[in-house]
Amino acid sequence: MLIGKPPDIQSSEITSPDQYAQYLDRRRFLRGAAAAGAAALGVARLAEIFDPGLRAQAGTKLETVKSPLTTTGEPLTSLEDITHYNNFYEFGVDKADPAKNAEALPTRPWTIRVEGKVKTPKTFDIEALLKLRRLEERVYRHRCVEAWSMVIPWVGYSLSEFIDQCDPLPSAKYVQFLSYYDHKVEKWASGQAISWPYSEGLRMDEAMHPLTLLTFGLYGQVLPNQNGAPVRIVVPWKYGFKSAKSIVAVRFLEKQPPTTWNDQAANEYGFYSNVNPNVDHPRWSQKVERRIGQPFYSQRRTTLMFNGYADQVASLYNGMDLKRNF
Ligand SMILES: Nc1nc2c(c(=O)[nH]1)N[C@H]1C(S)=C(S)[C@@H](COP(=O)(O)O)O[C@H]1N2
Ligand SMILES: [Mo]
Repeated sequence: MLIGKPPDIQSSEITSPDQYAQYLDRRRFLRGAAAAGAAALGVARLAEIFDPGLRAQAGTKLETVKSPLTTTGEPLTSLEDITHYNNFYEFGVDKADPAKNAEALPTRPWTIRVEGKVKTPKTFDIEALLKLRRLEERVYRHRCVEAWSMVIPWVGYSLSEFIDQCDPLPSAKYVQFLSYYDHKVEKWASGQAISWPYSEGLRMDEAMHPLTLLTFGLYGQVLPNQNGAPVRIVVPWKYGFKSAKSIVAVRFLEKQPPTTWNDQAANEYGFYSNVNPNVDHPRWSQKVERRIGQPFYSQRRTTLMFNGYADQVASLYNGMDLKRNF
C-alpha cells in the first residue's frame, strides 16, 4: 500500500493550539494508518492503538496547574510563531529549518543521564520525569541574544525538583546540560563549525533558582520537536542560548563547563549571559528588542535588566561585575 507524505497544511493556516493539535492528530493518524496498512478503518485513535509511543508526540495535551511564578501579563506570542521561528542549529541554521527538519528527532524512548559529582550516577526515564511533580503552566519572557523576544506559556516544573532527586555532592558547583546529538539524524549539524553535542551550563545556585524550568511542553501540549522535545531547560533571565534543548545528560561539576556559544566566540557570548541592556553585544545593541508577532508599531521594546526578572534573581550576582562577567 502506498500512502505518500501527509498532505502538509500550510503553517500559515494554523492559528490556534487546537488547530495545531488537529493537524498533528491527522499526521499521526496517517502515519499510524500507513504502518497498519488499514487506512480504511478511519478511526482517529488508530495510530495510538498501533503505536502507544505516538501518544508522547507534539500536540498531546498535558495536565497543568497555573503557577504563581508566571511573571508577565503581556500578550502571548502565537503558537505559530513559537513553533516556526526557532534556533535549533542541529536541524539547520535558518529560523524556519527546525519546524521542517526536527520531525526526525526520535523523542521515545528517552532518558537523561546524571553524572559527575553525585552520590550515584543514575538514569531517569522521560515517563518518570513527567510524573515526578505536577506540571505547571508558566508564562515567561524569552529573549534571544539576537535581540528578538517572545512571550511563551511553558509547561514544566522547577529544575531544582529534579536536581533534588540527583543527590549532588557538596563539591558540585556547576551543572552542565548536553543535548541529543546524532549526526545521522541531525544531518544539518555536521557542516557547521560547532563541536557537538550542544552544551550549556549554569552555576549551581542559578540551576536551583525556582524560575529555572525543566520544560516538557508549551501551550498546554507536549513540546513540538523544534522547541526541544521531549525535555529542555528554560532560564528566563538569560539569553535564549543558555536554554539547552532536547537534553540527554546532566553533569554536576566542580568547575565551570565549556559551553557551545562561549567556545565559538568567547568575546561575544559569556558564560553568564544574563539579559543586560547595559552590555552590548560587540556587533549590536542589547538595549532594545523586537517582539515577534506584534504589529510593527509595537514591536520595538526596551530590554529590561535580567529580562524583567531582576527582583527575583539580581541577588544571585551581588558583588559581581556584570560587565566583566557578561
Ligand atoms: N540543542 C540546542 N539548544 C538550543 C539551541 C540550539 O541551537 N541547539 N538554540 C538556543 C537558542 S539561541 C535559543 S534563542 C533557544 C530557542 O528556543 P525556541 O526555539 O524554543 O524559541 O534555544 C536554545 N537552545
Ligand atoms: Mo538565541
